[in-house]
Amino acid sequence: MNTSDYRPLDVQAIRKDFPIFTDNSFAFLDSAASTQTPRPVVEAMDVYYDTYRSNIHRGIYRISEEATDQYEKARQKVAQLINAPRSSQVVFTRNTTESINLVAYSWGSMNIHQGDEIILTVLEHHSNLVPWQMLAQRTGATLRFLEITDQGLLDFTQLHDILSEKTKLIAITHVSNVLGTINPIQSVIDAAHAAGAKVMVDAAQSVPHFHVDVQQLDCDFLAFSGHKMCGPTGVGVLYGKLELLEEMPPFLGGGSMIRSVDRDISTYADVPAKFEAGTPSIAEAIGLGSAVDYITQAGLASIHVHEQELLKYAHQQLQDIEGITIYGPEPHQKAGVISFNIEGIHPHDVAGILDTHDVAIRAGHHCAQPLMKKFDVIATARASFYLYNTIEDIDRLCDGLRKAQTIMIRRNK
Ligand code: C6P
Repeated sequence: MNTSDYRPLDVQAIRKDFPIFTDNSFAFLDSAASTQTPRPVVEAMDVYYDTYRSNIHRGIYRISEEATDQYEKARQKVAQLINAPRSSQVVFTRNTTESINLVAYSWGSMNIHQGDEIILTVLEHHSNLVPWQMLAQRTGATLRFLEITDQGLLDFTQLHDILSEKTKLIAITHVSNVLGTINPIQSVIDAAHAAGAKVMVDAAQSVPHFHVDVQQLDCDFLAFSGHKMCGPTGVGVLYGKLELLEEMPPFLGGGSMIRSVDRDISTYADVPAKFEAGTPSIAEAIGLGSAVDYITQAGLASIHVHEQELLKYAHQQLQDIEGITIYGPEPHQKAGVISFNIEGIHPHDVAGILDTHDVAIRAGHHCAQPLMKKFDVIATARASFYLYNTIEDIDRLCDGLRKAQTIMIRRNK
């Protein structure tokens, strides 16, 4: 883990940037679903709307040039964040889901054929599963799955059994949104490349939480969402190796992605414009650029260490609650997510009662139904942390859980 920018987080100062935390009694523990937005990000978008709102890459006037400039600066900031060699390798999409679909349609239609194999893991979010199922159904390819251990760690030894010359792609999440497991993606990428396969990394739960370096990883594609890293909704990122992006056909056709258009045929723009058809999410991309500044200033190593401290504390405290089952590995093997169930209480009831105590967590299958089946549960409760969370939030969670137990015992009598 790169710790070069580590310094302790001033969490109280950070919380002041988030108006939702003005009332200190709200414990927001659902950042894995979507984070809160700090003022500088909202202000960056306000400035766009108030002073230079216009379309990009077409207006021959000052405010349109300013909008184009800010949109492209945001792309550069994202490229720097993940250490992409060129900003043109950063494609703005709507979210992780769209980024993965783009690769499944565009790269998949050229490179996946009958009899080919795509390796996934049982940890995948539906966004990194359903697009590959659809591709396999279209092409006659086969999906293979890497299993996990009872602790929720990837069973890496299996990879060598299922990896073969038929494998064309491994699509794998960097961090599980349910268990928090940090997968050994460097080893997966090295093994895939040795077998001639490409790797798509779902980084929705990693890029917001620690340093991710696409050149060091040497991944072929990587996807993440702005709204999980203090940015606005409606903007996501696809990173790809330049030679792959250049040879891929467009995903969507329309304005902005063409070089020239005739009645029967068109030629396409260079990357990234080839993949950004129509008017993009301009304000949101500018907001994402500001979010990158925000989390970079806090320091990604600092965010990771802070989340580790919260995780360790949460594990200790939750383990003391009677009838609790915690899913997934030990804190040092995961990012800021903790999934659990309490005997005799449906996770939806847990979340509902916690809500009445101003504690927001997520309950459900977390868009990871194959993983739920693996653990033989239909749902879990999940608390997830980010740079603005405190030890007090976890205490409030544990108090709320004890109250939930009391309420449910009374109701069931
Ligand atoms: N996980 C969660 O509560 P979108 O919706 O496209 O921004 O992100 C999809 C996605 C893809 N991969 C992983 C690992 C994810 O965690 C998510 C989103 C949210 O866990 C919403 S289900």
